[in-house]
Amino acid sequence: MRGAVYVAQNEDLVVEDLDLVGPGPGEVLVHFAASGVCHSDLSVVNGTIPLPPPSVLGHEGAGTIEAAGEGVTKVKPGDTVIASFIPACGSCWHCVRGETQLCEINMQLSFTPHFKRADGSMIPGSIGGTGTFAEKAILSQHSVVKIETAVPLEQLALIGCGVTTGVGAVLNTAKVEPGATVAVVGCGGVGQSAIQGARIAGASTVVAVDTVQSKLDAAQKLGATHGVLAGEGQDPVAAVKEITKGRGVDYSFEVIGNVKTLEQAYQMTRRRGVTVAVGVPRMESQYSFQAFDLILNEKQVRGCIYGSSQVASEFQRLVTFVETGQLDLGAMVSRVIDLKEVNDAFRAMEAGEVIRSVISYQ
Ligand code: COD
Ligand code: ZN
Repeated sequence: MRGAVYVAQNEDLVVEDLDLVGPGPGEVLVHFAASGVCHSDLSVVNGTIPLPPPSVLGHEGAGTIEAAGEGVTKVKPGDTVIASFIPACGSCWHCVRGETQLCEINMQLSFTPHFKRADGSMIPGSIGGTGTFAEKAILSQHSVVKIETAVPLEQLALIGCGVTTGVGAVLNTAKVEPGATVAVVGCGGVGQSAIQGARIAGASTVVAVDTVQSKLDAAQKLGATHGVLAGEGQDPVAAVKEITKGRGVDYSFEVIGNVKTLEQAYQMTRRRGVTVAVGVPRMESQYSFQAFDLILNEKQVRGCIYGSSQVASEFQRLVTFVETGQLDLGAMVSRVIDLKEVNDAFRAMEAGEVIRSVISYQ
């Protein structure tokens, strides 16, 4: 079985032959059909997300349950599932309060080794133990959600991270209401999903902001009403204010992971506006704002992980949006690739060539 191993920081992933140990009690063996390549995988490799090598990366996958360990009740062999990079154990302090995006068993799963390398050493699937850059993986039953649909698995994979994060940021974290004005700063896979979420929410104005013109063009097909090309002397804050009669937007979303663009997102919201921070900057980064402005203008800043989503029901809701034509995932799959092309997919992502590359294992 092939898997792409993160062997060292800032080095290419290496496709290796791996074995699996399990499934143990409460675990399932998933045969992945597809995995998206998300910026966060690259963020692990470049050290922005501090997860140590070696591990199998990938956290945006869909496939079929091949085997279930003792005591598994949530799924059975043959079920179609989407992997959830944050589990929903259902019984920790946060899960019982309807905050499964903060499930407390998450960290432990990122460090539970299930893959056996040729030298006999064991390594985990990182980012919640999902390991979707392998043809098969062992996951906790709390890290998979059963889906009933005819939507292609290459599209379902995107729901595992980017779509749930982006659409969820709009519908769950911000709860954007019909008629609202929205700006999305950063239009990669997650940002394009936020733009679609804003359209689903009935926003009247959706401003896409990116440094790459082709991302703005894609955004306009997916629901953006305006595009702002940032960089090279262009001030996105001034451009967004001009579109909103000088006031700023009701809601802005930072979907890059950069303190400078988070500050821009904050500046482009109106008085009492809400800034949602989706992208994760390097761990040592600090974000500051003028307290006077925060208070006198009743500004609001909100963090967002996994679109504040309750995955057990949210994944199927997103699938329904796809089935009813409200969410276009086909337009977000820029390239379908083989696992051995994963390093080139990172390069293409950094070069701004793709919204999403999707690895197909079929
Ligand atoms: N101004 C405007 N746009 C910019 C700028 C800038 N200064 N710099 C880059 N961009 C654009 C790029 O052109 C690109 O279109 C986009 O920003 C970024 O897109 P991608 O495709 O590289 O990244 P995504 O969409 O896959 O991921 C973005 C995240 C912010 C979600 C991700 O990188 C991140 O921070 N993840 C951690 C948060 C998280 O929830 N992680 C868990 C798994 S994702
Ligand atoms: Zn991701």
